[in-house]
Amino acid sequence: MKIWQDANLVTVADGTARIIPDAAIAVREGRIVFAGPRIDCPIEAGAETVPLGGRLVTPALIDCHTHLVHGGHRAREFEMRLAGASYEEVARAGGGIVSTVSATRALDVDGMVATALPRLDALLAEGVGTVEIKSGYGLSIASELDMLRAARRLATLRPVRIVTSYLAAHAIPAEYRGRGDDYVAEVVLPGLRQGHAEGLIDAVDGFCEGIAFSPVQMARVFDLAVELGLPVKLHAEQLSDLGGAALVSRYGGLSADHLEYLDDEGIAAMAGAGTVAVLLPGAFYTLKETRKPPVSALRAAGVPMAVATDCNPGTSPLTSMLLAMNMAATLFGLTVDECLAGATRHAARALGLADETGTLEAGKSADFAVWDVGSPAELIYRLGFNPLHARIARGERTS
Ligand code: DI6
Ligand code: FE
Repeated sequence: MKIWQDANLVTVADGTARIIPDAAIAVREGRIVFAGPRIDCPIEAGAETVPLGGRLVTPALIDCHTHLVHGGHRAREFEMRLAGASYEEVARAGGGIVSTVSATRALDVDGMVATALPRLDALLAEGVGTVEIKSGYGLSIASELDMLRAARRLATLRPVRIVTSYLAAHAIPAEYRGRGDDYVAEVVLPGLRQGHAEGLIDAVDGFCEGIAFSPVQMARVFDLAVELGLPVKLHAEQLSDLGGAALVSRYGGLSADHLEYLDDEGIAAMAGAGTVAVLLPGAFYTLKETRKPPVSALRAAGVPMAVATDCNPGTSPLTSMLLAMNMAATLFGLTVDECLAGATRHAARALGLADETGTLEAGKSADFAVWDVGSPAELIYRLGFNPLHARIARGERTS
């Protein structure tokens, strides 16, 4: 047994964070045996103790929505937009999502892993212990499954828990332009069966939007997910309101993500189904979106809110959970406690991992972050400063 002690332990029970001073975390074989006031900690003869010098300890952060595996970058597009080009003009010049699809298809699994690794390391350097990674830039069965193989490989190269989502229903590739139904039938559905058979898929995602897939098309994908016993989630109400949140809630979805255009019906459906609202302020910021997700109404309805980076080369080239939390506070009006809950407890729930990680409780994986700050607010209010002192993954210190 190892006991981490002299910690200021932050617990985030739903909306509110509480600090337990002079706390201890006892860990055996990677799992938490005890977390709470040191005087209550069970003592075991021969236990190793590690002093934390009164530092703040939170659960390891969880990035529950990323497109971390992808080829190339879109820096040129950034410059074009700075010069006033519209999204359409960028697309006509060969930019946009299509350019990322070409760059991703050009990579084999090794290439995908090599390019994703620095982004993963950036997340881990800020105390992240669990990362969700989506496919969605291959848009062929072979390349989509390679993206998921790359995600699985990343989990063997770093001490991190990686959860995959199959997002072949992200965009319609050029060869299927105007034939979305055929793409679903010939690529999305058979790829899902194959990826599931290979154990590559933890959840099924989609982009439900006018420029992507309709609710009817998404329902076909979700029906197969249910048949295979896989949980579902959805990019919903990012650019318009197609009722995606209500759709994914009908399937008992883990999460509905983005949600700038979410209406009351969608909120009620999410509250009823226990579907998590994943807020992605990096995309809101990059797109200079002005419509905000309905945070007050989500709060009033008791819908748990998570916060994630949406790390992707086009609309959210963000690899910082600290900045994502700061943006969720400043841009969306989340409280500090909500930001922290959104990056830990609720993010775990959005991944179906509520029993495994996201809080510091006996029985869960010993994933935590030790910070050189005095309070959660001090952690979240700075921009571009990383006060991580140590990151512990499954009971092992990794930085
Ligand atoms: N929503 C987004 O903002 C990204 N995907 C999605 O479903 C955009 C992806 C890209 O532009 O590369
Ligand atoms: Fe996304």
